[in-house]
Amino acid sequence: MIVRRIQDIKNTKQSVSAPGGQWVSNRLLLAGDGLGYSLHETTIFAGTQTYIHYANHVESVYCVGGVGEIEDLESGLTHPITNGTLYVLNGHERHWLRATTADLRLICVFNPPIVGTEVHDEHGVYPLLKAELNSA
Ligand code: 9YT
Repeated sequence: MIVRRIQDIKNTKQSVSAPGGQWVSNRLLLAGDGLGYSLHETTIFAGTQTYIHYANHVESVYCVGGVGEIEDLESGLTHPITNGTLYVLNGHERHWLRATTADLRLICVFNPPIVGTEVHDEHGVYPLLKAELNSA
């Protein structure tokens, strides 16, 4: 059995920030745990957007707080995200992830699992810019 608490992960190398400061992710379970998936609690900061393309992973993301949206660059559709929204990137969709008026709190599951120590060179993740959405 594994029992972990988020406060034991914060301030360790399993707590990772985007190079541009758009998000922080606490990686609760990683490849080394041997489960076949990784589990992350990610906060996307209000007023930011991040371009993401997980070329080599599928990801399920469940929102437990905040306000934002995902723009699917494959379909051209934009979906609002609030508490209770699930989105699943089961087709390696390129997307913009935006938190608008409140920090998005997301529980994320990856298959295959993220190894964990990769930070800024995580395969398929390309955070690009921090935007002032409210002035757009
Ligand atoms: C929202 C999202 O895709 N989170 C993924 C986890 C985060 N990018 C990490 O742990 O590196």
